[in-house]
Amino acid sequence: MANRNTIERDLAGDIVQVVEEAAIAAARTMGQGDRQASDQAAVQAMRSAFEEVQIDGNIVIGEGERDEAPMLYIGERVGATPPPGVEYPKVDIAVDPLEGTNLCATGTANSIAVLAASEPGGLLHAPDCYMEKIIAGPACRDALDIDAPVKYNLKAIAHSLDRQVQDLVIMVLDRPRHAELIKQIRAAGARIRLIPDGDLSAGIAAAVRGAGVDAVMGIGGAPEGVITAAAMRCLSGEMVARLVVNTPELEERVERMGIRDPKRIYTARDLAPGQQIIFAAAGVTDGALLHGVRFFGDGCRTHTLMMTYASRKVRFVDTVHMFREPGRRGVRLY
Ligand code: VTB
Repeated sequence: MANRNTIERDLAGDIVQVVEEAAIAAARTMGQGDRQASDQAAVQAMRSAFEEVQIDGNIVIGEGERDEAPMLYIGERVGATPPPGVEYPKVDIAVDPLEGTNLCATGTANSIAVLAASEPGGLLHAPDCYMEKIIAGPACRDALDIDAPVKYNLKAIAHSLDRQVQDLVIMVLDRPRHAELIKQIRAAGARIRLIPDGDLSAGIAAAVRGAGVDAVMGIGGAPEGVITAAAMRCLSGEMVARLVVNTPELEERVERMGIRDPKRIYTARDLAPGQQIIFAAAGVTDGALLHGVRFFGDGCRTHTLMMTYASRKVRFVDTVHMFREPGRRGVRLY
């Protein structure tokens, strides 16, 4: 390839647009109490935004298998139709059109429209099952051990950050399955922030300084895990993960997806091995890192985090979308 960063260079702007459109559509449904309608709105908007993008896109992480998802299903091709004789670049894509459907449906913080893109083979084809995860910032390089007791990992994180365990803030999804984990974190003396949903944005928060989170621990979705890993590659964050494969049906599915060792421990690089990675997340509801979508009559304003791996950029994109020629009050800039 002539230029190693062509996917990142050529597509970053288009990818931003795709998550922005999904975020705007989802945000219109905020607080309506219908998580499925919110998700559908995001999926539809993302799907049609892709029609403008000049790629031969392959959904590797999506809304599910073909028979359970009418759009953005695993294996679906997305992108503009090329003119005869033209080929658009092949890109693998992992989408979560609305991460935190409940958060959006209830108007709670931290729902995002998110996707990751890379060259073919750059993102693991993970089944839609659970995944054990520990996610932390770059300081914790090689310090995490998914098989070690919780206390050990907390000590290692504290040591890497040059702090006491008592100073740490660990984010955990508020689920009954985490009762024992929460007990052990408390016993070790670390502090906890329980979150209702959204371990993906929590993972990003853990990998940046100043967001008030030191690590994310527990079991969340595997698809979210792969997208988190793409973000960790861009941020040099640390992640260890393992699929939760606990039924014969799942074992079969995992095997069908080409995963030979279902108990394998993955790092961010294993989950998102791409040489070129674009990660983009647009705020739907207000969150720690991103504003939600703000509507103002003639248009709206979106806030997007866009990161690239090879070209090492972290951009916050603040866009005013004008639905029509601005009226006499003009474009609102703040
Ligand atoms: C998590 C969370 C997501 O799914 O991955 C979770 O971060 C895992 O599933 O926002 P359960 O809800 O069954 O615990 C979400 O809640 C939604 O996809």
